[in-house]
Amino acid sequence: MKLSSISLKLIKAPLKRPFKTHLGTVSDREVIIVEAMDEDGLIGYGEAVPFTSPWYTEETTKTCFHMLEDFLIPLTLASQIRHPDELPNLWGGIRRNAMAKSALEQAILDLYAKQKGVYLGRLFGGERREVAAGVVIASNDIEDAMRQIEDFSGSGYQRYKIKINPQNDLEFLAEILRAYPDIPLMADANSAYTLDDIPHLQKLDDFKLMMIEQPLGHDDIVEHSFLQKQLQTPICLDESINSFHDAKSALWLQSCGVINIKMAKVGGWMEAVRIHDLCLGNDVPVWCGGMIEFGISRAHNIALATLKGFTIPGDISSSSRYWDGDIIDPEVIVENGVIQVPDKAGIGFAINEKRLKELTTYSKLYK
Ligand code: OSB
Ligand code: MG
Repeated sequence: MKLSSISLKLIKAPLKRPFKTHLGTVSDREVIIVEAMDEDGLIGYGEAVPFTSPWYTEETTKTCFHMLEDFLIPLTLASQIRHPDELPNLWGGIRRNAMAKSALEQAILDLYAKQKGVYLGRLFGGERREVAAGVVIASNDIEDAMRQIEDFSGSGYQRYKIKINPQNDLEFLAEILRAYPDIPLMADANSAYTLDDIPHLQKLDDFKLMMIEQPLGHDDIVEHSFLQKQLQTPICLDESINSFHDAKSALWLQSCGVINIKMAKVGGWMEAVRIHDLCLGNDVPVWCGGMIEFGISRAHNIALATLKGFTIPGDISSSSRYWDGDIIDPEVIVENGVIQVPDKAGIGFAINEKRLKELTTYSKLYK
C-alpha cells in the first residue's frame, strides 16, 4: 500500500459533565489524532485515547506521543509495507504501548480501506447494518445518576452501565431498579473490590445484573476465576484483557462469562479481531468498550461492533453524550437504541475539519 506521510495532532475539549469513578474524575479530555496520508490525497484517521495520567492504563498522552514520534512512525515510514497485516510483525520489537500502536494501526487501516473503497467493518467480515448502543453513568451522586438515566432514556439505549464501589453499590443499584425495574443494567467496578468482599459481592446477585465488570485487580485473571465460581452474576473482564493471550488465559481459567474488548487497550484492530474470533469460537459473548472518545475512535468502534460476536450492546453512545461538537460529520447519533452503520469507505464518517481545527493545540507532520 502507498503511505507518504503521517501527522499527529493533539486535541483537547472539556466533557459536557465530569466522568466520576472511585479512581478519580475526568473533566477534560486530550487525545492524539493520527493521520496517514498517501500520494493521491487520501487520509486515514486514528485516535490515541490514553488519559493524561496513568489511572486506567499505564499509557498517557505523552507516552503515546513519544512512542509514535520516536519509534512507531519512523519505523513505519522507513519500511514501505505492502499490506497492513505486516504491521504486527514490523512493530513486534516494540513491547506493549498498545494505545500508541492502536492509533497508528487505525489510521493505516482506514487509509487502506479508503484505497480499496470498502467500509472498514466489512474488511474484517462485519455484516451488521446497525449496532446496539449502550451508555455509561459515572457519577458519585445517586440523584445525578438518576437524572442522567432519565435524560439518556430518550435515545432508547439498550444497556446502561453504572460505575460502582463497595460504598455506593447497594444503594445505587436498588434505587435505579426501584425506578426502572426492567432496565438492562450492568455495573462496572474498575477493581474496587478484593476477595475479602465475596459475601458483599454475593448480595449483588439479587439485582440480577447483566454482568459485573472488573470487580477485582486490574492485572488479575486468577482471582476472578475463583470469584466467578462464587457468583451467579457473570463477570466481564475489562482491565485484565490487554491481549489475545490474556483472553485465552481468562477463558481457560473460566474467569469471566463476558469480555469487554477495547481496541485501543489491546493494541488495535488485528488483536481485537483475534480476541473476538477466540470468544466467538468458545461461545463467550463480547462487547465493545469505550474510552470517552471523540468521533474517530467512536467510528472505529462502530465498525468493530459490526462483527458477529459483538452480541451485547457496548459503551458506544452518541457523540453528544460527551461533546458539544464532535470532530466527525455527521456525528454519531443514537436513535431507538441503535446507531446506523455507514457504508462509505474506511471509517465511513467524514472529518469536521472546522471543529478539528478548533480543538487542535499542537500538530506535527512526519515524512
Ligand atoms: O472502565 O470501562 C471503563 C472510560 C474510561 C476508562 C475506563 C472505562 C471507561 C468507560 C467507558 O466506562 C465510558 C465511555 O466511553 O462511554
Ligand atoms: Mg470498565
